[in-house]
Amino acid sequence: MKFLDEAKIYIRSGDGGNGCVSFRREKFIEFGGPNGGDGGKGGDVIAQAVDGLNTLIDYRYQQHFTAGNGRAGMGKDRHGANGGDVTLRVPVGTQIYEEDGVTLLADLTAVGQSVVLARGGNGGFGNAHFKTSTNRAPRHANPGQPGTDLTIRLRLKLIADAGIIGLPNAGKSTFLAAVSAAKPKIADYPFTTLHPQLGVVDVDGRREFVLADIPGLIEGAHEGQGLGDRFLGHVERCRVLLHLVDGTGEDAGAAYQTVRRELSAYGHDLADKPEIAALNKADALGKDEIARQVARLRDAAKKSPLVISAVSGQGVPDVLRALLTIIDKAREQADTPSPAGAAWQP
Ligand SMILES: Nc1nc2c(ncn2[C@@H]2O[C@H](COP(=O)(O)OP(=O)(O)OP(=O)(O)O)[C@@H](O)[C@H]2O)c(=O)[nH]1
Ligand SMILES: [Mg+2]
Repeated sequence: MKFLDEAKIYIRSGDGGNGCVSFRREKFIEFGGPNGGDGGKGGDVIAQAVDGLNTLIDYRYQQHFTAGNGRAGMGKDRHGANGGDVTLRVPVGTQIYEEDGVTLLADLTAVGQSVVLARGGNGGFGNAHFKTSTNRAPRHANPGQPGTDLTIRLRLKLIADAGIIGLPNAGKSTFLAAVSAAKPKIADYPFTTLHPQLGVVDVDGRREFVLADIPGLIEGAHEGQGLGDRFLGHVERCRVLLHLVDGTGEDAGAAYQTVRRELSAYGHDLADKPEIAALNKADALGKDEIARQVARLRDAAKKSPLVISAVSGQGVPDVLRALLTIIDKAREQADTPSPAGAAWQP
């Protein structure tokens, strides 16, 4: 499945049907009275988060969504049919913005959550509705109300518990492949990973969490260098970051700081997230070299890094346990559901 995490689409809710002006006409019945029915309601445009989707790719092929119009009311008190709703199926983690891309309309964070983005116009009242004791033959009905149209932006921010960050070639994808059933592309050149990947991790054969691997960051990513920082949005919701540093690089401390600077420049509180630092590729290093790199990394990170090898598996269980400890704590605190997903009403 192709990955797409942004889409701009145009939606329009249905117009309400007009009310009807009509009078009862039957042989031998005088003054039959008004019997114009009400118009039907226009259809709504609804967005719903569904299971089993992790891309907005469907919205590359279709960008216009129009709900059905309500039908007009008819004589003999017949109500017009309501217009059909249109439901946009989006992956969990989709945020919906106004056209400006800044004003958040809805944040769909749970399967099944839905929001009405554009409400259909109400149908007009038929003349039967306006019958009163003083006006027993009203000759007017209401028109249906028009639907609304708007342009919206969908932005997918994957929902993972932990996210792996680091320079290109740090071994992020190798790590994800080692601890989950995900099969990301791995190769010995920068920017092997072109879009985020998710994997489900088992720790000690029990509890699970979702781990995200994102494309590598380089200096100036926030200014668009390399693949830029646009994929950092996918770790915005993570509870913890795993910062992998390539031990075979020149200076592990400098590599660490480069990535930290990009996190700070990106904003969105990413720099304040709990982070576990790990020196990777220990299998390819001698004892002394490991000691030197650990010292550099400790000075830069102001905490002791774990020493691991994503290839041999050395130290990997420790990383998973450390991640899970932080995730569990955050899950406990978050037991009260956040209002972020509260339904938005136009
Ligand atoms: N010796 C050794 N090599 C490793 C280890 N982990 C990763 N590699 C190698 O490092 C290279 C890059 O690994 P990737 O997993 O593709 O790196 P990445 O961080 O995902 O890179 P990008 O996707 O480009 O950001 C590959 O050739 C891996 O085989 C390790 O623990 N030891
Ligand atoms: Mg990769």
